[in-house]
Amino acid sequence: MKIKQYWYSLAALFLMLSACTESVKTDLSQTAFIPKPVSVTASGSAFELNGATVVYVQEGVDGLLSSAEFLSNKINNFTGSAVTTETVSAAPAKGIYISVASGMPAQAYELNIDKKLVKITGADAAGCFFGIQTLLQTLPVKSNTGEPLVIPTGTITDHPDFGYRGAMLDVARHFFSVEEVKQFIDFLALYKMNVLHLHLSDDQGWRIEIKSWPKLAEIGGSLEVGGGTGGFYTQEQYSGLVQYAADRQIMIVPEIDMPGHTNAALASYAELNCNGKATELYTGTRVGFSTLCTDKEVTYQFIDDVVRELAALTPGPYIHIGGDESHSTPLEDYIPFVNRVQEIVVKYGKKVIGWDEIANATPVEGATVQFWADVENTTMGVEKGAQVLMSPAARAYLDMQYDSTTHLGLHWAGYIEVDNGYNWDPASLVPGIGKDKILGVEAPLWSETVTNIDEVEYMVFPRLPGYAEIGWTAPDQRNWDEYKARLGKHGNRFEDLGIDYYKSALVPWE
Ligand code: TNX
Repeated sequence: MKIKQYWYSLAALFLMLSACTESVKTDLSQTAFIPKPVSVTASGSAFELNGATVVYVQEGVDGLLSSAEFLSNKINNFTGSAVTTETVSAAPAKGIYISVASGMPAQAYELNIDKKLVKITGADAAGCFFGIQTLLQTLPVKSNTGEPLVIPTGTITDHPDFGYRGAMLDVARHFFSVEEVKQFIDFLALYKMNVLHLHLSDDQGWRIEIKSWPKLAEIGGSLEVGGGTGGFYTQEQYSGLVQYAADRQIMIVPEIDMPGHTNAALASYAELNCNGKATELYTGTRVGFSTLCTDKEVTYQFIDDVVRELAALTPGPYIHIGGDESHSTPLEDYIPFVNRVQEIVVKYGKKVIGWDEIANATPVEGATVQFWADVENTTMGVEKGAQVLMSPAARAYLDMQYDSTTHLGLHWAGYIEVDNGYNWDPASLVPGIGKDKILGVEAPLWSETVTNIDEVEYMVFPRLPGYAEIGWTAPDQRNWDEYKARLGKHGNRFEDLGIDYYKSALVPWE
């Protein structure tokens, strides 16, 4: 009798335990997705992922195969197995199936997880890739633990609030290698961000090869802040980055900052200076002291060549012309300069983005002002017909310190703790600039104090997922208390990826 009781209670305990673990693994709604999807419905069972799983992809859709291969590679790295990718003309009965369908908003996807079949249906290739990222977040954090990979079943429907969700990396103040930029791209991809803005030139460095003006990279690219060795991307390397990003549904927006922030160019070519003398290379961190010579014709020939070469290398629709802090260019010179540069961008088939100061000129059709500091400029830009890209320094600058003890970064726009970075809504930040005027959201990382990828990681994580969610998830679906619990569950993911992140005391890390 005693022994029988013992066995009964043991069996009961076992059932309870397995029910517990089961309930975690089979309840899709318990997954800490970032960004938070539009809707998640759990159906209470599980799909088992193993070495025999095949990733099927609908034939004849541009960009789908590379996404399918991205997924297979991730699963293989994760499980140590050799999952394969196959192109098919109709949905299979089991496995993972990636396809597109009409009738969904741009970048939308639906993820249907069944016991036998996982279906990722996108509005387009981007939607499919974002669905893949959601699927990857259902997997356990630790790779190669030997445990079977079970994915809870259910349905997710999802689409982004803003089409443009980006981050900027300043590769001019400190240079970052191709490998480091690829790691940065990987970070963006994890959270469905789709734009990498590269700040390619500044006083301290010119970082892109321009074949018709070779000294820009050779001389202008040679140093960086602090006087160390700089660097530049050859055109082949830049194209490689464009492709690497495109395979992750990310477009690159290249920026050539002008007429200020141009000392590296002015040091490379004497004729770009009004006095005809090349400047010294500069490795400090002051701003506002340099300007191209706005009334020399050679300046516009130079810009024409740079924009022509850059436009040819950049499949995305935008060229960023900078335009910020041109304190050494009188406004009466700045305005015609910006207008002429915009025409050059248009001539090469691209759309203009510029920092909010360009609103002082006349924005061309389709131009975007990037709000970073000045509400008046931004409002003026909108009145003149431009769209707005939201990068408010006090909220979205990844180079701002978390608090006064942060060993990297600046604080001219304030300290940005993780809650402060998350808790704002792009469409109600500036009175009169509603959602219909806003292209999207971008978080810039300036690199005066940031010298390598580990330091980038520390400034970017854990704030980046918050900016990704601000861009993706509608404001009425977001609140800090609920978000911080989800973010806390991503700490292990950061660690598993080797990301050196700031362990904010405001977040309940698990
Ligand atoms: C302002 S933001 C700048 C940059 C600096 C940054 C540092 C902007 C358009 N200009 O030149 O790197 O502050 O936070």
